[in-house]
Amino acid sequence: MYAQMVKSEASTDDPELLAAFQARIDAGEKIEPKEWMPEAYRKTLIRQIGQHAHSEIVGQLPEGNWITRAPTLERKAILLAKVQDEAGHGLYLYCAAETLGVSRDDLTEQLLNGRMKYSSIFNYPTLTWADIGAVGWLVDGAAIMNQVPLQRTSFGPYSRAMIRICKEESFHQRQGYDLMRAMATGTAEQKAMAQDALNRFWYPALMMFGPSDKESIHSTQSMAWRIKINTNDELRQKFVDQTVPQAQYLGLTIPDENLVWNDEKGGWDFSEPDWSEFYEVLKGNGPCNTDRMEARQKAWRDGEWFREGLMAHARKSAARRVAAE
Ligand code: BYC
Repeated sequence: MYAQMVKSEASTDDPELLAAFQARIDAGEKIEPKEWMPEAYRKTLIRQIGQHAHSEIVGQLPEGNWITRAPTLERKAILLAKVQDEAGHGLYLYCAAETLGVSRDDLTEQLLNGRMKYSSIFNYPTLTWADIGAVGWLVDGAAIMNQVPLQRTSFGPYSRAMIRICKEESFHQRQGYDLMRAMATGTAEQKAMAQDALNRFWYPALMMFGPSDKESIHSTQSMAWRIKINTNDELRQKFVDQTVPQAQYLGLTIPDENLVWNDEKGGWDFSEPDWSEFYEVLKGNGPCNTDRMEARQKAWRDGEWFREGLMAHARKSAARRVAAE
């Protein structure tokens, strides 16, 4: 694609080009697909946007699991709409990645052969209906915390995709919180389910922001390029500060004995997640990694006839157009 063609004409290490590029980033300009960019910038974006797209698609699985079992018609309609939104988010993001010269099929193959990741959070099961509330409240809450700043990311198509996605994510988080509120103010059994869901999703939600800043390999360069706007720890802290009062309002307890308000920093001190668990999940050893990958493998296989049909139709239409010229 264009960026690759340009690479053969001008070395990405060319200091003048790099300096001019960095000056544009520092001035807050958006980089558009056909403009020159360092090869490493392009690759970093493909990695992050591709993994983000895969997360949206795989993220449909834990919630889709509950569509048939939602307790009321209204809750079913809301959940169905939310899961469909996630599919749409995946598509916006695959399109944004495609502008960098990678095809959606390439990205999917990289997911299926384990070369690309998706968010660790989706390797945890949704065991009860309250988990659907916890996912909306905590998982979408963490996603928004990460994605609102990404609306200002330096790559134009990614930034524009994020603006649309964030509008929908905010509805997702509210529906999750509303579901948790209904459970937390319901019967004692329902409140216990809400607490149990919070207990199981709290630390996996904290892990969504990625490893601590000292372990994060990409943050420094990604922030210099404004691919990322905040560090992993900054966003994790903001998420905790936002979520603790929400839990208090629900009458639920965050499962962290070390949670204490720190006047000096104006935020909550909290326990780090178990990072060895995080790395195990990344290696494929989380509770649902195998199920999630099998579901995606099956979807890819089941869709083969349809993809072939679409391509055959496109070839015939193109041939007809040529014949008519
Ligand atoms: N899970 O150097 P680091 C959603 C990887 S929400 C898995 O800090 P980076 C949704 C990282 O990829 C979720 N892997 O990396 C919500 C890297 O490995 P590679 C999606 C993780 O990129 C509700 C290594 O660890 N959101 O979609 O600077 C319903 C070192 O990390 C995770 C996004 O993707 C993790 N949690 O920072 C439905 C937002 N954390 O790639 C759907 C965009 C880290 O070298 N992405 N790793 O093999 C980002 O903001 C950043 O990519 C991250 C990580 C903050 C996630």
